[in-house]
Amino acid sequence: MGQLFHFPSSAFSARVRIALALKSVPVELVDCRADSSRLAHAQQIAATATMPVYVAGDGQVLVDSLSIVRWLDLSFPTPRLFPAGPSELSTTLRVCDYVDVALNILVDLGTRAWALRGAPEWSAYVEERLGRAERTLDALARELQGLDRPTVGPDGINAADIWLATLVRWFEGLPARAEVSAPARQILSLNARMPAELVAFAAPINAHPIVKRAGFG
Ligand SMILES: N[C@@H](CCC(=O)N[C@@H](CS)C(=O)NCC(=O)O)C(=O)O
Repeated sequence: MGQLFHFPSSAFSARVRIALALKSVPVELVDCRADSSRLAHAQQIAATATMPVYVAGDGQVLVDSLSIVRWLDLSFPTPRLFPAGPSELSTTLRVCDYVDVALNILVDLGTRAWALRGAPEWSAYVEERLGRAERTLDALARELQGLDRPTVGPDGINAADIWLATLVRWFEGLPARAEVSAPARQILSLNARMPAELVAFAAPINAHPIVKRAGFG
């Protein structure tokens, strides 16, 4: 059985939990927030030092959520999360990339770059980064408006839907998490905006029982 080293409230980790659950792949979930020795172990396995990290049953190590889900899709093909056709695949990957741009900007500003907030360039930097995140999410909203179905996946939930739904759910959960978590407070203080179209598109996906249970509970 594989092991997933993860953070329960991270959108990056939630993607992988959902993919594993949709594919009914058994996994040992290792909560790296709950135990610093587990985090140290995962950071030793993966030079990126970011979660999630997936160790497959045969010991192969995957260190990025997109790579993990692509690998799972090849190893456990049902249901398919990345379409085989070039046109559908390009749409799916574009949605995943747009979500990643926005999510990485928010996580970087609110956590990894936060120590630089006293620098004179900080506010111009934040403005540029948030502007890019918002333009990317607006482009994503326009793209979804052009779809004539409730999921990006042509046959139901696929990787793009998982990326989008976890982004929205993670974002919506920030105010509650900010009560107990400094990084969440910091990200919330950036006052980023989530387009209403994305919230509406993600709602039924997040209501799917497997997505709900495996995502953020
Ligand atoms: N591109 C990576 C990003 C993962 C990532 O940034 N994870 C954050 C948690 S939200 C993390 O591990 N942060 C800890 C750190 O950077 O030290 C992925 O998709 O898996």
